[in-house]
Amino acid sequence: MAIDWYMDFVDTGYQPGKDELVCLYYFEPSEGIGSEEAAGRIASESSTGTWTTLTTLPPRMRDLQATAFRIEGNFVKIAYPLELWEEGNAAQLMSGIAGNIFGMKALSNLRLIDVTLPGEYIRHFKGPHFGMDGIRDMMKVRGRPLTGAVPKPKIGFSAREHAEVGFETWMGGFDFVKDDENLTSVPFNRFEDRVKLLAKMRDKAEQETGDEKSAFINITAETELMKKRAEMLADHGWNYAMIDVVVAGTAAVSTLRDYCSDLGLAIHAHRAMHAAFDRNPKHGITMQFLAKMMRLIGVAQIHTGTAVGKLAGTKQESALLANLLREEKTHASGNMLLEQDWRGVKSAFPVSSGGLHPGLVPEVLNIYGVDLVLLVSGGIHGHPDGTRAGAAATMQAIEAWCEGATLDEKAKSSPELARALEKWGYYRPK
Ligand code: CAP
Ligand code: MG
Repeated sequence: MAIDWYMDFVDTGYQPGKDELVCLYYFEPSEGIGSEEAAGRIASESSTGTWTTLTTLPPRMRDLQATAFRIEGNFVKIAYPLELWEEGNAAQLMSGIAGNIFGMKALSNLRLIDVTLPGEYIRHFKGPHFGMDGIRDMMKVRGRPLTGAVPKPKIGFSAREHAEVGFETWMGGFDFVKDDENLTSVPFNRFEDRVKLLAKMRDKAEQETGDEKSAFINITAETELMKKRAEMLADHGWNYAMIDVVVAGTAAVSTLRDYCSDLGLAIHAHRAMHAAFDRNPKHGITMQFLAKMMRLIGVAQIHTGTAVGKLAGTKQESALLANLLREEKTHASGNMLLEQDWRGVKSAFPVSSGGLHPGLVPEVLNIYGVDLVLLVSGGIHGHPDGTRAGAAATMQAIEAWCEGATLDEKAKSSPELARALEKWGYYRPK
């Protein structure tokens, strides 16, 4: 008598229907487990199956089973019937296609690479409230990346000091001041104080420059508290809230998406902790998948790497992520990305951050082009002449790229850029 029924979840002749979700996984079977059987186990545990055959299995339930339908080396595609998934519930989707399967003993490695979401699934999500165009209208910035910086040291300033560094950042030409991921409301820098003091400085910077100025202020906390913090942001004339989306979780981000939208706030998504599950190329969940879920839920922008800065990530990965966030239709790319038709879900900005300075700006823009939020933090506050000069140097580097000039050429007429290049040159942080 058969003990298990994993092979019931494999059919290499199967053609998924248009309304099915299709996932791409990388997998390595454990010793003694065949490739097809391993694929069947993934399909089984992520849909309806259990470890053994069942005495009672109403025939209609066969229709809810996932099917591993293409196995090529260590890659498998699995199709999931639409009915398995609750409308508009991102957390539930993750519990299936990104849940128990990572712990199966029969697999030595498993990585969820991407999912193609059918229109029928997507239509239950709202996606970003503004889209890139809406954000550009709001900030009145066209034809160049939006720019921002985190006061550094990343935590330690009082709210007043923080606001002063913010003012210098804005006066140097940047659009945004950003909180760091681990700054929320600490005893020496309370959220409420920061919101108020930064708002005063923002108004002053707007008056002096005539430009729109804004901030990504970190509301990350328990969900009800995040709502209160979002309200406070709106009350003080802010148009953004920042959330550490991985640590807060998809459910909380979903709640805040609607709440912020009603308040007219866009969401800046910081991805702190992503590398715990996306860095190992053989196991975990890719950044592509996380970015896709976040666009679906509706953040305005999410971090997508620099390739040349201080944190892990490749040019190819950054380019794929930009494509996935910005385009209406994403084309499949090898074993890294599946096709996706967004069916009118608005676009989201990629955010490039981490170890950048003016000398690296052209390389980042070569990857992303101008539809980008560019964050340069240490790389402005470490400028020999201070924060304002550092922001100005970064804006000059952006101008150079847009004009098709090299930084060395531009530096001849841009003293702040020249000073930045004296210090950092084209150095890539390790
Ligand atoms: C950048 C940053 C960001 C990282 C996050 C930091 O500061 O504020 O948190 O960029 O990484 O603390 O490192 P610097 P990612 O510009 O001073 O490096 O964007 O890859 O998620
Ligand atoms: Mg940070």
